[in-house]
Formats: sequence, structure tokens, C-alpha cells
Amino acid sequence: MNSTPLARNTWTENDDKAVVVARALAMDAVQKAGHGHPGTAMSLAPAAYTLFQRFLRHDPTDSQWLGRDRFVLSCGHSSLTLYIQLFLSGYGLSLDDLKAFRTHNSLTPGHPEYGHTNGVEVTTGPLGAGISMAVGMAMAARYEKGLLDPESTTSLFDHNIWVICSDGDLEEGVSGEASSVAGTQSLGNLKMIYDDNRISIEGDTHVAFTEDVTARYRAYGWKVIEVAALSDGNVDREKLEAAMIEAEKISDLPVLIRMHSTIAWPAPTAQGTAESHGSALGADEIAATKVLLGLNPEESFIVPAEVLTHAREVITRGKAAHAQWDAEFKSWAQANPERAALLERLRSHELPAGWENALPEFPAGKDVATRAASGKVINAIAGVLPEFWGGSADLAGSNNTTINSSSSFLPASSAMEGADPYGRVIHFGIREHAMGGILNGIALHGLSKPFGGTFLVFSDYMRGAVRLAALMNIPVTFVWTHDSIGLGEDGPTHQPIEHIASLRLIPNLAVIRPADANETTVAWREVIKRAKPAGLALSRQNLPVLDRTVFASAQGVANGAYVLSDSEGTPDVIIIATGSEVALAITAQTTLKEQGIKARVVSAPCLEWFEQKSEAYRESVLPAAVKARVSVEAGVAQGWREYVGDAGEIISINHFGASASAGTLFKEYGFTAEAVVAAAQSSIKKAGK
Ligand SMILES: Cc1ncc(C[n+]2csc(CCOP(=O)(O)OP(=O)(O)O)c2C)c(N)n1
Repeated sequence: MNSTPLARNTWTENDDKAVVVARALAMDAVQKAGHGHPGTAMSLAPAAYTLFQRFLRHDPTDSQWLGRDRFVLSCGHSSLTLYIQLFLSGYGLSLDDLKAFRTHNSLTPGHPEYGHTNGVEVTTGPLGAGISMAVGMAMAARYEKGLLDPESTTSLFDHNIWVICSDGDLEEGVSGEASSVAGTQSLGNLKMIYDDNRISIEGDTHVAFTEDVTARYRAYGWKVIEVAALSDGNVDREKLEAAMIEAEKISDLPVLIRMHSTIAWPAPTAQGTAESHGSALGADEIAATKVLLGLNPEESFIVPAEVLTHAREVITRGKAAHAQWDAEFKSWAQANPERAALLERLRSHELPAGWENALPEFPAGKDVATRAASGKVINAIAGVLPEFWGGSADLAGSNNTTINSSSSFLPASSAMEGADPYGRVIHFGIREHAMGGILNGIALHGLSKPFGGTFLVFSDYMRGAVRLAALMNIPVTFVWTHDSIGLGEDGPTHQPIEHIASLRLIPNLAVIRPADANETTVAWREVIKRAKPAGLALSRQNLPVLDRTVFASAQGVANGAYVLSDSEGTPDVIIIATGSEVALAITAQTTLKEQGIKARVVSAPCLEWFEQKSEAYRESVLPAAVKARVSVEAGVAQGWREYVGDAGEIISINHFGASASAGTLFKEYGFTAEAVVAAAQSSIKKAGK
């Protein structure tokens, strides 16, 4: 936004050569691998080089520098665009790494992977997602500034989020959702270069994409700058640079630079073709292109020493910018010791001592919906962790996601009453997918802990973002309420059936379905402590708050599954239940006891966490010797056979629900204590007891 850019040298012949080298490396790397996406990396070379050398404020020797600009390559298939600039700028990638492009264990996988390659800020590949995450980063930059330096107009903590995106990125709905949010939020720190090459896999994008993108982005509230291509089809680099300078000066709205280009330029026959998007150009075409570029057609992976030396001078400029920032940071820290201490805590991902003492405990005897309990916990956490913020996709009242003591995160220019550029309540609008991407971007930006809510059934709309959160292993919390047919009268469109099972399939995502209010408290505490991707499935309907003087402590949630109520001696049957069905299991246990059957009730709010426990612990909860087992969960059966075994009974719903009261539906579909008792008897019989 107001950040000082890297010093810009005059553009020299070596810079021209470096762009040529970047184009050639893109061709060579794909040719060597035998597959990949050469065309876009070739034509994006001038834009990416100009960005990394002359605009991005970065220090290649410290990719974690807090004051750095962020770069998001939203069209992740053009990963060479990024790898080649990381190589040229000196992030530690070598020519050998480029030669190992797309091979096992290389630092140059097919698409950029966060946490894998130094300098890669975000995993991209699913088109559109990068844009939504960049929007999240831009929002996070503002929020973090609010935490650390809210009074100043130009700040150490201001920086830009630069994005390169493609046609496909702008065709995907999520980018539209997120760009609309960016406009409403007046994200002046967001600068996006759109590579308008009119080519995607099926050819001319006009077979599917004819809208006026410029008008669309202007309507979103962005500044749009058009950069026409040169008459030979090449990117007009000088005009692009002028547009980037203009973009840099704009601090009150996001900027789209619509850069016209020709894919695979200047390959004589491949340029402008869909084939060049996703296939190696072939030896002859590469040789002919090299001749046009003034290179030796016989050689590949050639980087003249003077070109590399010249490109790596960006390190000197970056270090200087970093040193200047450090000096400013020092005086800021001296003048703001409390904020500096907060920053230190946030950077080291620590939590304040005793923070969990603020979390509520819920007395037994009163029924509370777990979404309502979650709302209380969210507010309690917000009281002790300023880095905790979030909102909902227009369901705040239903999701109980509002931090009551705070205001709405909106720019000062917003006409909305109470707009606060540093507010902690995010209004995502009805845009679940963008919400997921934005949450990811906020988490990736590094200092704050975001959450976002919607109905569990609409997790489908954001699944791509949830998967990316899990893949990147970042601390994002999804608050999914109205978690089963228990939501009642809104009917089958709103009743999640397959969702819990299907979300559990995503590796590295903790799906937590608490049984009561106190399990909800412990679930949230664990989510915050673990700082990993997690989703809470919460009830709309009230659930009894279990009397923990009678039942085991809710602390057991930390183990994923725990013995909530045991039998005396070895159980005849184990009833495993989650969420709202745990209460049914307890009632069934009493009835079974009256029949002389010893039943153990296991509450299993998070199978992911349970699987991480030792075998001994898991055996203590689910002893292998006890074959009679029943699972109870108001969702599909998938996944439960593993826990109940061949003799087990699964109480589930394997069809869509209906519009009726929760009570009616539970009875109608067999979620009753009687059904649990009958299933227990049946399983005991099957187990041969
Ligand atoms: C969500 C999603 N759908 C499909 C793909 C597969 N895909 C990869 S690249 C591509 C075409 C992209 O065309 P464009 O964005 O114009 O990129 P360019 O041809 O300019 O490289 C497609 C469909 C993807 N990566 N992500």
C-alpha cells in the first residue's frame, strides 16, 4: 500500500537477456521433463521478471521477512514462472532443481507447494483459488497492521500482495466471489496482473468466456489498467512497467492490470496455440524459438554468468530494503514495547499463559445447542487472543460466529455504520468458497487465527478451499453449524447427510462433532492449541449438558474419542456415538443395564485425533476383545464399519432427509434410544456372546 518499493535500476541489456533466459528455461525444463506447461511461463517471463526485480519488496536471503510483499501465482500450472524467478533472484533454487522439474522429491513439483520450496508463499493449482487466498492475505495485512500499528498512516506493516492470474482463474466463480469482497473491502494493497492470452486447453477462451472482464472488475470496485500487446504479440513490457508503477501508487482500491499477451511467444508455430499451454514444444520448435531469441539452438539450460550475476543483484537491493525496515522496526519496537511483545508472541506462534482459563464451563441441567456454546467460546477466546477473528457467509446469527465486543471489518471509506478497518467481524457475504480461500490467505499471511462459519451442508461449496487448508496444514477453523437432520424444517436441501463422512476423508483435517456444550469448549481449546486445519460440526438444536460428576470429564475430547460412561467390568457391548447422538447412547445404556447388559458409551467427537493416539490408548477405549459394537451418528454409514467391525451395527441415515421437526425426523429415521438398544442386542448376538 504505502510500502517503499525496491530501488529500481535502469533497465539494461542484461535484463533483456534475463527475460530471454527465462523463456528458454521454461521451454527446456518442460522438454526435459517431457510434460508440463511451457507456453504461459514463456510469455509471462517479462512480467514475472519485472515484478521480482523491480516491484516486489523482498529479500531472497530471508523469505520470512515480515515486511515483505507477498506473491501469489494463481495460475499454478505455470509454476515455472515462479521457479525461474526464484532461481534468478537467488532463493536457493538451482539450475539442477529446474532440470528436475516435476520429478519425485524435487523442489520444483508440478504446481507450487507451500512449505516445500523456499519462496513459495501458497499452494496453487486449482484455478481461482490463488486469487481468493491473495484477497485473504490482503485483508490479513490490514488486520495485522491494526493489531500492531493502527494509528500510523504509512507503516512498517504495510505491504502489497501481488498476484499473477490467468483466464482460467477469472473464469472460476471463486475468483469472482473473492474479487467482489476485495472491492467492498477497498483492498488497496492488492495488485493483480491478469495474463489475458485468450487461450486455455480447449483453444480460444471465447468458446466459453466472452464477458467484458474490464467492466466486470470496474463494477467490483477495482481500478483496471489495460496494457495492449506489442504489434508482434509480445508483452509490452515498458507499458506494463508503467502500469505497475501506477498500480503501486494506488492505495484505496485493488488494481487489475489486464496484460494482453501471446502464449508461447515467440515460438514460430506454437505461439498462440492451446497445445503450447500443456505440452512440451518439441526439439525442433525449441531450436527455432532459440534462434529467434538470439540463443544457440544446440544448447539448453544456459544461463550466462553475467545475466545471473545481474539478476542476483536483487539480493543487494532486497537486503538494503530489509536493513532499512529493520532499523525502522527497532524504533517502532522501542516506542511500542507492548505491541512488540505481542508481535513476538504471534511470530513464535505461542499462546498467552493461562489463556484457556478464560474458556467457559457450562453447568449441567440446562440444554444448550453446541452452536450456541461455540458462540460463547468464540467470544471468550476473542477476549484473550487479539489475533483471533472471523465471521460468516451471511449466517452469523445462525452460526454464532460474531465477536460481540468488536466491529465490522470494513474500510474507513465504507458507508456502513460502524465500519472499522481493523474490526474483527468479517462479513464474507454469501460466498462460501471465497470465504474458505480468504481464511486460508489470512492464515498463510502468518500472524492471525481466522475462523469462518456456514451451514455444514454448504461445506460442499467451499470444499476446494478446505482441501487446500488441509494440504497446506494451516491453522484455519471452519465453523459448520446445523450439522444433521436435527436442523429440522428447512428440509433435505439443508440437511447434511454425507458431509461429516466426506469431510473426514480429507487427510489432515480434524472434523470435530462435540456432544455437548463442554465438549465444544474443549474442542475449541484443542483447535486453538493445535493450530491446524479443523472443522467443527455443531448442532442447531439444544442438547443436554452432561453432568460431568456422573460422566467422564469433557477433557477426553483431546483424545478424539473417550469412554464417557463405562460399565462395571468388561462391557458386553460398546456404543460409539458422536454429537447429538451421544445423549441417545446414554439413555440406551441405562435401558441395557436394566436388562443386565453391560454397555460402555464412547463419545467420539474427532476420529482424526483418536487415530493419532497410541495403540494402547485406542485399545483402552475400544478393546479388540469386545466385538459387539454399535455406532450412532446422524449421517451416512461410511467409515463406521472400521470401528464397529463385522459384528457391529451402524445406526445411520443413508438417504436424504425431509422437512419436519428434528424430533419427528430422529424418530422416523431410527435415531432413538430403543433403536440403539435393539442394535446392541443384535450385535451381541452376532458377536456370539
Ligand atoms: C479448478 C481447476 N479446474 C481445472 C484445472 C485444469 N486446468 C489447468 S490449466 C487449465 C487451463 C487454463 O487456461 P488459462 O487459465 O487460460 O491458462 P493459460 O492457458 O494462459 O496457461 C485447466 C483447465 C485446474 N487447474 N483447476
